[in-house]
Amino acid sequence: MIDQVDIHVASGKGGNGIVSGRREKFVPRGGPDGGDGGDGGSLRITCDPNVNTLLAYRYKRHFSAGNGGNGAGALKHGKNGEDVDLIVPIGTQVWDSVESTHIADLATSGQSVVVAQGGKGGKGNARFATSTNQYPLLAEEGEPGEEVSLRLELKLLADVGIIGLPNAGKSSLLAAVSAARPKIAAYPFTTLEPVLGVVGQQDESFVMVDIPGLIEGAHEGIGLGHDFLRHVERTRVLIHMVDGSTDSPVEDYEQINEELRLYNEDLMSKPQIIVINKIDIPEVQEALSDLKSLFAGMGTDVPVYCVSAVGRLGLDALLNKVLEVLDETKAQQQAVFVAPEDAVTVIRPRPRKERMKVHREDDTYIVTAPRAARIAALLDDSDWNARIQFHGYLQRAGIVRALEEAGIGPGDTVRFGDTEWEWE
Ligand SMILES: Nc1nc2c(ncn2[C@@H]2O[C@H](COP(=O)(O)OP(=O)(O)OP(=O)(O)O)[C@@H](O)[C@H]2O)c(=O)[nH]1
Ligand SMILES: [Mg+2]
Repeated sequence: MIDQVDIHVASGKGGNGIVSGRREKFVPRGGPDGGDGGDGGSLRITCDPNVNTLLAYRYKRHFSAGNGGNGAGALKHGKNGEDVDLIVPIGTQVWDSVESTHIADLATSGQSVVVAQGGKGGKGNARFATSTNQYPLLAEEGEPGEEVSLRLELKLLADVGIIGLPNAGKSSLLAAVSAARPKIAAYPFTTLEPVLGVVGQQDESFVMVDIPGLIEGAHEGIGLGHDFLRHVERTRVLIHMVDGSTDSPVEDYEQINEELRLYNEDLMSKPQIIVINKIDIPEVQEALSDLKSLFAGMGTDVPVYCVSAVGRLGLDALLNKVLEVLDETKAQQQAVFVAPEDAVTVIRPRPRKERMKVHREDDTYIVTAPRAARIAALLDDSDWNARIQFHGYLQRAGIVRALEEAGIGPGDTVRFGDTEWEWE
């Protein structure tokens, strides 16, 4: 059972740097003073144990972080754009839905992944000053933000797991209290896959999972093995079901607990409720008070309930107890929820494509060089000095040479991003 949503996120664009300042020589406190643009806000996904579902993203699906502000004179830095945090439940997987790549598993409280990095603010002209160019007329446009389509997936954690030996009546219980229809039969290992059902009780609801029969050696992978113990790990409360009609219900109970302990000691700290099943059978009914005192005599304060899943006896009292224990444990477990073992965080770095490239289409030479394009976008091309400086920049960046090697001559057109120039 999977809760899944598709969303679109965009980080903020960086603000532009600006050209500002006096150009005359010998002016006190003159010189370039154009400030840098602010950085665009980033979009993060963060997990929080107080959130249980992805419902918040069913209706609103587009999210964007703030743009950075432009720089200003007197070296004023533009404001940084606001970051946005999308809060998701523990256990959420993040996928790039276009490339179908896995971005992250958010498994521990507070864990966070940046899914769209804000664009960096552009540099103001003050930053272009060098010993040979004290009056720079160049500034840089802010970097664009990123847009990403994501799929969020949450493998539902069941609130309550039903465990017990094969044939104890686990599936019968789930069928009796929910709309789920697991297969029920009088032989062991009827249930091979966990089955989930939603149980409504007292205006509240919780998810219950029927975990396939555990047997001796399960912790070593025998029988249905590890997978199922892992399902146990992802539940909050365990209903430990014992078949009251077997020769030794207490031993059955201890056997299952031993498997849990061998697999992972921590599982023993999960609250359990013992449920003695099949009390509709007269022999079970007769032995019931002895059986109850045997369980009570084990000295644990695990509550014991007696039911008949098939005869629908004692179920209401059991479900009320489940609600009570769930309420108690939710508060405690939120702080220390055990992350599933296999949920290692993978964070995919998004490479920024800054590599310079020149290619030719007819008489137009197209330069792929994001920084040059950002400077070109803000260039005052009516200013001869500014054009000379830009040419100087292209020379230092190796772009002039690349264009010449590609065969450019006077009169040809050069394109940087959205701007076109005639080569002189
Ligand atoms: N008399 C009686 N029989 C029951 C009761 N609950 C379950 N059974 C029977 O016990 C047998 C096993 O029941 P299931 O619910 O399939 O048991 P399970 O624990 O899910 O078994 P696996 O899936 O094999 O692990 C079936 O024949 C059920 O009809 C009950 O309350 N009383
Ligand atoms: Mg079953």
